Amino acid sequence: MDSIGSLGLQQGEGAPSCPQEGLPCPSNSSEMVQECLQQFKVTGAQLRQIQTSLLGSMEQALRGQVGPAPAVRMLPTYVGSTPHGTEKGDFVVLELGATGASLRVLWVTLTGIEGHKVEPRSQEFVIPQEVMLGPGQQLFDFAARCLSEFLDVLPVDNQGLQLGFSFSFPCHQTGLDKSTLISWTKGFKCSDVEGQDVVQLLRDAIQRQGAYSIDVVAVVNDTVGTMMGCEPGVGPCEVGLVVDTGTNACYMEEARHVAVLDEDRGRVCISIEWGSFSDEGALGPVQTIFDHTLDHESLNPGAQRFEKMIGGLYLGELVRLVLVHLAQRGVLFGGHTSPVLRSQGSILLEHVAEMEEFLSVLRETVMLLAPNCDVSFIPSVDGGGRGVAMVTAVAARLAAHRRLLEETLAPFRLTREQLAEVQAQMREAMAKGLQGEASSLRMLPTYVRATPDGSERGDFLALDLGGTNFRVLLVRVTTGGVQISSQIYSIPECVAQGSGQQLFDHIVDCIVDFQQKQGLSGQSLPLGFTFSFPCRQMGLDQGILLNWTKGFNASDCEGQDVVCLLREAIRRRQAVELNVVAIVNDTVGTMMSCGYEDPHCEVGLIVGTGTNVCYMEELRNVASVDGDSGQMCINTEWGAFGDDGSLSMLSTRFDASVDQASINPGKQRFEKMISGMYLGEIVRHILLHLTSLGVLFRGQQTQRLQTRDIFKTKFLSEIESDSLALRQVRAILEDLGLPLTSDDALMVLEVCQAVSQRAAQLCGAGVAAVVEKIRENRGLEELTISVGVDGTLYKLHPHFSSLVAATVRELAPRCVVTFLQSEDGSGKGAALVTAVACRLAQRTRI
Ligand code: 0WK
Ligand code: BGC
Ligand code: BGC
Repeated sequence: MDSIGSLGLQQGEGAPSCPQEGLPCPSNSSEMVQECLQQFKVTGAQLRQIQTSLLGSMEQALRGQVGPAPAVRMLPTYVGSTPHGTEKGDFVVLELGATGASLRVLWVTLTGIEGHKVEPRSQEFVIPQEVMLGPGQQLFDFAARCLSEFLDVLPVDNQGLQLGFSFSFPCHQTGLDKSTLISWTKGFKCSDVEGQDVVQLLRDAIQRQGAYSIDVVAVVNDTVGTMMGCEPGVGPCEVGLVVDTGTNACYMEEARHVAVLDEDRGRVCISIEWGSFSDEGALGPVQTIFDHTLDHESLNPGAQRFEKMIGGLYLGELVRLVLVHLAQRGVLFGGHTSPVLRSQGSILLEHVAEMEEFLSVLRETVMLLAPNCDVSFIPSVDGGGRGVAMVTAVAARLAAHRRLLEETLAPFRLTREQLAEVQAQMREAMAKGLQGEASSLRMLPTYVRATPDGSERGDFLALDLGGTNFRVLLVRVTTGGVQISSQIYSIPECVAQGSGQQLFDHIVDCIVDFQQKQGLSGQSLPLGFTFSFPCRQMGLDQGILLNWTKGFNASDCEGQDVVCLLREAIRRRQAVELNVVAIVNDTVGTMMSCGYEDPHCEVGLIVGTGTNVCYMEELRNVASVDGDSGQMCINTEWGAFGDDGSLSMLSTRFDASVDQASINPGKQRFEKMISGMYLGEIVRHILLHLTSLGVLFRGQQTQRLQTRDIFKTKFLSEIESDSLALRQVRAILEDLGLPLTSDDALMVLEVCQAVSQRAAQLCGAGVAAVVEKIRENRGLEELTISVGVDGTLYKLHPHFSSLVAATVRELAPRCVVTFLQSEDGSGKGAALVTAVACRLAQRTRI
């Protein structure tokens, strides 16, 4: 040991003195040295104990449980896959903390060609002690200065540089570029950094430096850089081990084992932070008095106990403490110590450790403790710089994808101003429609003048056509309330888009089938017909179909009185007696149905296959109906709002694609931005667009995704359900045969959220327009009103209803609006309208 001289000491033979009172006095110095070194001998049993306890602590931390003793941290790193080898580009890498009191800057070029490597350029900078222990800002400013100094000598332009930050300390990461320092280790103790996002601190320092515009794209732990950088002959490395100033390891863990992650598929790299492992039971027996002294005198007593037995920052110090111990007992250096030997940190790692030997002992120990694992140790060629660049390349790609996703979804993110504009436009269209002026809102009188008053009685047949299901109902209205029995019948697409006669014959077939099943054959009960399409009514039982919507397109119906069409079909089917009393829109049926329970219910809203709203308007405002007193329910047919182009400022290229592909292009524009028949298609078109940009599914367009209506609107409700978000997305998209990564799944979720949020907000802006109209009609400061609602999308989507209510509160603050979900659908409402009509008819007959 030629360095003895450098410790200011002489080789010498001294007589040993008794170390401790009451302990047997060793006969000679070598015995005392052996006894001293014996303490560093760790038995196989002790190693197994440590292995078991470490594994236990790892699993405990993965389950998110905290044990009594400081344990390992098991920190997710947001690195979800080992390198594809396709990463390419030039990256700046800043390494801080891996090699003690120095930082390193590298320029790494990734060629993206397997095996073709460009030697990175690098420069090391020594970090002054006062910077390692001073204010955090000083440290990050120092790093930013080193960055500039390094880049100054490189032929690079100072724009758009992408940097990967290798920060070798325990951090809570919440993204590839967001990481909060938990605690300093390894001789660092800067103030105002623990608990802070170190990426932001670096960004701020680079900003202050102002020499280069550098985008800090990713932050990784040095173990991750080491794992990602190694290119062994056989397959990617799945463990990264650092034994340098400090020590730590990372590895690829199954995502389902990591409690904090909402993911059950795929893998994620976990930084173990085993430096903090110190289970008294396992480590206690192998810790020597020297380990306790070292810890006691360290910058962070009680912390990083495992690291203090392994890390290069400490091995030299342990040796120094042993030498002082033996010298003070006269066993070494003639019993002399020197100021250098007594000074902390005077013996460094390079003084004591031979790496070869370390590696062979490491291999032997791993083979001893994990005989079933064939482990190869691949020394990193560049200390992980290339690995950090790989992660940065992946992060840069994800960041670029995120920007493209935000650009694509930005038009769906409506501002309060835009929604208020929709509300104002709708008010204007309502006023024009009521006055019979040109307007995209037809504001159709329904001849329903009152909501039920509870005196209705009798048995009624009701039909409910126009939603997801065609239903025939028997509605019994008694003093005890309303009993309903109903049957759902399908309307095949060929019938919905066949001839009108075929459609109405099919309807009558269903009625007859229902009557037979209900034992009503031959009875001519009053019938209420919920017909959920725009009809100009001249009376309660007269309704001219203006145009089909929602995928219906039966011929020879538009312009016809559908009550007549039904009656003709009944006539064609001899031997059937039916008394069609009323035709109502499903919004009216829903309002009446809810109005039976809550008299405040004066608005009916449907958000299902299609969308629409009706409300009780003052007759004086309805130009097309005589009379100035009283009210009449108006069917707004808001689905057609914007058909005059008044919504073009909000319409996106995806809305245009859906409209052009529909059977009624240019029509029902508002409906096509809101309702269940179209939201899935809007999402599908956005996914196709993002795939074409390479943002999704690695740019692979699949036949399935190009299939119309393959992405059902109900998928949005399932995907956006809080409980099983990512898992749900995967299952659904895999069923669609889409090869997806977890990042893809997250992006699909965001696309669904953007599309459904816009739909709900537009719907809310519409309802706000209607309730404000009613409030102003009545000259009220404040209006309390209920809205009866039905429709699959409104009922099943996890957030739609709350988003609608929030938008109404925002845009109509002087209206207290309660949304009542209709339980029995609008069939009951149609029966109640029929009952009112029958009651009024009876009264006029008396
Ligand atoms: C159930 C109502 C029906 C209405 C339907 C709308 O009874 O009148 O048309 O809701 O919702 P959808 O079935 O289109 O989702
Ligand atoms: C840090 C780890 C790091 C290790 C090796 C430890 O002190 O906590 O984050 O990976 O040193 O540099
Ligand atoms: C129809 C309306 C109906 C709405 C909800 C729209 O397509 O035009 O009459 O109320 O769908 O079913």
